[in-house]
Amino acid sequence: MKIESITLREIHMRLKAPFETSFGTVQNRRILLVEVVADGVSGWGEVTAGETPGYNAETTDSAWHVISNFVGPLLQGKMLPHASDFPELVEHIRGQEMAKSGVENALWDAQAKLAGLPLSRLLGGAKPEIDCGVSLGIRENPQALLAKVEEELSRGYQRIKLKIKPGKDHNFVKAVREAFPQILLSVDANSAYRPEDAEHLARFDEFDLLMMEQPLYWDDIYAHAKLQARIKSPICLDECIHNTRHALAAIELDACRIVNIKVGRVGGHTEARLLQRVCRDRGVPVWCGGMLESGIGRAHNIAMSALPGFALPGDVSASSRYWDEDIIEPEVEVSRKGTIVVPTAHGIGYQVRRDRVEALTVRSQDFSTKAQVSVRAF
Ligand code: OSB
Ligand code: MG
Repeated sequence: MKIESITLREIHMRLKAPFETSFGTVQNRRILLVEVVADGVSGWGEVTAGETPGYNAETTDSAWHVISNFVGPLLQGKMLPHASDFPELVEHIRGQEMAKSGVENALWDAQAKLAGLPLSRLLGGAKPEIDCGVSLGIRENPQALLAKVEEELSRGYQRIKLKIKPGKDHNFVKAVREAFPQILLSVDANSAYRPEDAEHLARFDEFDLLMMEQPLYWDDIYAHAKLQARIKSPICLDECIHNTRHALAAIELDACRIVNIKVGRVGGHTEARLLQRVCRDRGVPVWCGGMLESGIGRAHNIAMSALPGFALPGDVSASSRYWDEDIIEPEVEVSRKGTIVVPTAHGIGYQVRRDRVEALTVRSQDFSTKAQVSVRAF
């Protein structure tokens, strides 16, 4: 496909409620969207970097810098046989997976539309619907958390994930487990613990957790291998896994027994698809993580979750859990049994609400003219 134009924009969206993790609290999201036009067809992608470098090393601003100065100019006007050829084009740009993914996934959306296929199909997915869980931010006290868990279970969600940090962990999980002995329950520490906390983390064995996500250093697979040998809860790696090679190392070291695949964190659909296959071949279940995405990023997560390796409910939930009004039509809805129907329309399968995107845009850049426009002060 011939890349005719690329538009990078920053939109501002306010979450319905603040979301607290061990690395901070966010409510005002600064999201980058990428639109590419290839062979006359428009494709959309979302950069899933956070506003601060608290989750990984990328941020909204670092991704803008990388796309604006390196990825955009490289891609503009290029002839690309297929969206899956994009990773090779940007291989010499180190890291910056989320920035690259925003662009690559826009290409995949366009590719699917050009092929007349839903993106899930083009990627090799066949599930008619996907299983959904929720990720619950850290609360003031166990009572407040319990009320939220109850609410989400009543909506049908199939798995509850609790964010934890030192001082807000064991008693919170205990309260939830005692109230709901049967549910699929997991915890996510976002790298808040240290190897010397192994004994403390082993105390979570009594909760029969589906998994303990990323308890230790964001960049240390070996430390997790040593911890896994000391605890019963299966470790799931999130932050540590940037590509398939990392997952292979983690599996070989028994540093994790489950992998969270975030399409942005691993650089885009091409790598995410390979990663789920490699894990599946080794009997390691994967699930799709979330980064508080707008409907565009969410649509990409749904398409990826339709692949066969995604054996566990993901953090892919309804638009209305995050936003008063999303930027896609229809909005993402979750059924009473906790599933999302994989769309059958071409590409990401949802309509982008251009008027709304336009209204939320604070700056944009068009690479055919090299012009950057600030629409609003921010
Ligand atoms: O670790 O999975 C995570 C949100 C922001 C940064 C990191 C994480 C999360 C979530 C929320 O858990 C998932 C979602 O509902 O989008
Ligand atoms: Mg996580």
